[in-house]
Amino acid sequence: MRDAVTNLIRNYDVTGRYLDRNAVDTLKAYFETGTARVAAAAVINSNAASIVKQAGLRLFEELPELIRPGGNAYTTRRYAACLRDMDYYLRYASYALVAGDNNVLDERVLQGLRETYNSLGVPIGPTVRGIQIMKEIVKEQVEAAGIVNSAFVDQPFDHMTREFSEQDV
Ligand SMILES: CCC1=C(C)/C(=C/C2=NC(=C\c3[nH]c(/C=C4\NC(=O)[C@H](C)[C@H]4CC)c(C)c3CCC(=O)O)/C(CCC(=O)O)=C2C)NC1=O
Repeated sequence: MRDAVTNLIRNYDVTGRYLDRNAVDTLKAYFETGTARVAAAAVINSNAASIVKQAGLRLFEELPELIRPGGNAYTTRRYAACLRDMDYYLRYASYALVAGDNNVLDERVLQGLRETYNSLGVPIGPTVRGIQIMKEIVKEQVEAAGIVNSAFVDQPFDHMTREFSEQDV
């Protein structure tokens, strides 16, 4: 598992370089957004249950076939599994936000997930939509908490979306 700082140091150490201008700029950008990253994680932490619940409701409102007979989230057990997965995505997104690096998502969440989903018939498109809905809700709440430039919030959610959409099995 890496964060923005350890990742950068690792890259420079591999080639035995001192931290040059580019490195310093990268580090500055990371530390300048540091307080906002921690604040965003705090917003997620104190609203996690309601974010997941709201996102689930919006998702099933948009795609009601998911919870109808034959849908992958039909039956209480699968409905709960779906919301649990959303909760995983949200929690790991909050870690990645603090780390300033998406590596934790690759290592702990995305590895092998597509294969698992395919074998269980969990549809990828709607999962991606669920992740995007959570991003929208988190951004609204982060902005409401007074964090002005919330663009960094997109990164982990967009990373998961991209990996889900692009990986070939
Ligand atoms: C922390 C990393 C981690 C992740 C990400 C994870 C995901 C994960 N989701 C699963 C199942 C599942 N995932 C879903 C999710 C959905 N179905 C839908 O229609 C929706 C689109 C979507 C919710 C948005 C469902 C319904 C199941 C149960 C499928 C089944 O058992 O038939 C399973 C199979 C085993 C189980 O049921 O627990 C895994 C491993 N597990 C992990 O340890």
